[in-house]
Amino acid sequence: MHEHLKESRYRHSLGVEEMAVRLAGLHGADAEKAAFAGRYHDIAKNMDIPEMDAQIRKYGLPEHLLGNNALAHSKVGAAILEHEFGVKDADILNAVRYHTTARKGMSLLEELIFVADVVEDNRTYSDLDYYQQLAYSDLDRACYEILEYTIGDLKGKNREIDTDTLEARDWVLQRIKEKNNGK
Ligand code: DGI
Ligand code: FE
Ligand code: FE
Repeated sequence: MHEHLKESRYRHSLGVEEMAVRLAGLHGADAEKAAFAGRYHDIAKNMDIPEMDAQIRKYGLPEHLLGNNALAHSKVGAAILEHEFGVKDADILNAVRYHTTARKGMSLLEELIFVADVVEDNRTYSDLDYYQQLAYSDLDRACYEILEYTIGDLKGKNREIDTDTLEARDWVLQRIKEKNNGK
């Protein structure tokens, strides 16, 4: 089942599975769905560009994904899980589909996989502990800070920012503000 995954990617996938289950427990999501989506979210990550492009065409995915493995692997991964592995659960498929960009209106499971991907235990960046604690205590805040960081990083590298990423940031910020007003 993990033929497309290299060893390090496999370890990352198990790390996301574990973190997703932890976050599901803390924030009241379905732990089994979190585990499955976490384990398989990067199923298409290690495809080379020609293979990825062939999958994009095969599944009729948007042309702008061609040649862009960073954005394509989540969409292709969801298509493989749906059509090759017979996964029917829409929330699991969307959690995989939007794990790189997030999106406005994302479900709890989608948000949790988006965050777990970045804060799993095998990540090595210096602020990992800060982001993990934030993910445990305030999932929306963690999601927002990750999106802000990603957008700033992509801007700095002059890379195109997906509309879903920008809309997700605005949407989650709005939700944080509304929550604070209610207190
Ligand atoms: O697959 P992982 O490495 O575990 O993590 P990921 O699926 O979040 O992929 C991260 C890559 O995706 C990283 O290089 C940043 C990139 N990315 C995230 N949002 C966007 C993006 N790239 C583009 N071009 N546009 C985005 O909005
Ligand atoms: Fe990924
Ligand atoms: Fe990942």
